[in-house]
Amino acid sequence: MEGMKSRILVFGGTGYIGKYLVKASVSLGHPTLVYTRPLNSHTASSKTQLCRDFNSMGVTLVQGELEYDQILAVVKQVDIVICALPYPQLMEQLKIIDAIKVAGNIKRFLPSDFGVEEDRVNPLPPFQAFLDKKRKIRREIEAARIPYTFISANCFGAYFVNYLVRPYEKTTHTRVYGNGHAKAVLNYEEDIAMYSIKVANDPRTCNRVVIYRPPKNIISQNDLISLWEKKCGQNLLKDFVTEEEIVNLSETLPNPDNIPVSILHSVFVRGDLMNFELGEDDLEASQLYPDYSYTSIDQLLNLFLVHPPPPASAAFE
Ligand code: NAP
Ligand code: EMF
Repeated sequence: MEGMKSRILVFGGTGYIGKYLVKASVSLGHPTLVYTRPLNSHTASSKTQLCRDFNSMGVTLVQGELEYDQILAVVKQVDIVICALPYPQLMEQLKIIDAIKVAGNIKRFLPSDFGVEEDRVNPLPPFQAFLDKKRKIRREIEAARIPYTFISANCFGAYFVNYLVRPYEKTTHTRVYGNGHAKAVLNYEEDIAMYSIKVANDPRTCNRVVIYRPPKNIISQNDLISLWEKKCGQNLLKDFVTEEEIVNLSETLPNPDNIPVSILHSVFVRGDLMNFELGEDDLEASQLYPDYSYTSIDQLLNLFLVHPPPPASAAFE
């Protein structure tokens, strides 16, 4: 109903997944606020442009540092808080949790998860340490008794297609991690964002975990490569990176460079995203929202045949 739409505040809204969340929130009719560090003469022109785009979409930009009093003031003005801050800023969420607890008006908080289901995997130590921070945030949220939804979005689809098949590089080779048979889940970022806004407003998902595992988005590396080869009419030579090599890199690379290889091990060698079955009590996004027509992997690859390359992401900077 018009005028009844929840007001949504996004932390990290100018970031990689954040901007999809902001666009999804606006497109579903929510008054949308983005908390962003103050813009100044050093701000990257791409971010300044994005903020202009947000303005013209009707988004309210709130400029501030991740500082408790400033966070509390803005949390008081909204109904839902979604956090998409990156790995180095995960612990800043403790201030957001405190502010939500004190403010007392927030109907739902979605912390910065958006990946593997951290309470149901047991990866190599560098990824384990990464996930420990996210688990710690989950436990703090539960202890604070604020209404939440924890999201497992699995792999960002466009991000991982870029990484695995390098569609914009004129390369004849592709890397395969492990034997390439393990199944992973690749979800298009626009769908992750749309599901997340729906989840944030859904009474069925309060204080629950939601897993994004749509049936058409489950695929192995080998099948992804075959599909891409068919679409672009060119075969790729596979350079297999063995499990031993990946484990060795996870043990020898300095932090944080040891994190991405440990993620690759978890997702593509062990197949952690599909290593557990969803039972009656689990919530899965495509089942919760059967009328939403999500982007299949086939359709996702089509986007790469016609679109210019997206900007590089800086997940670990
Ligand atoms: P990101 O683009 O790296 O950063 C998001 C925003 O955080 C930035 O735009 C910036 O916003 C703010 N930020 C960055 N550095 C900051 C700092 N020093 N102090 C304060 N704010 C800062 O984030 P992302 O890559 O989208 O990651 C978001 C979540 O998605 C994380 O939980 C990450 O683990 C997860 N992720 C999952 C996958 C997957 O495949 N499942 C892939 C990548 C990431 P402002 O400049 O506006 O302040
Ligand atoms: O860059 C990444 O991987 C490259 C190999 C990391 C950022 C991606 C990520 C994925 C996740 O699950 C698939 C971060 C956190 C996750 O839980």
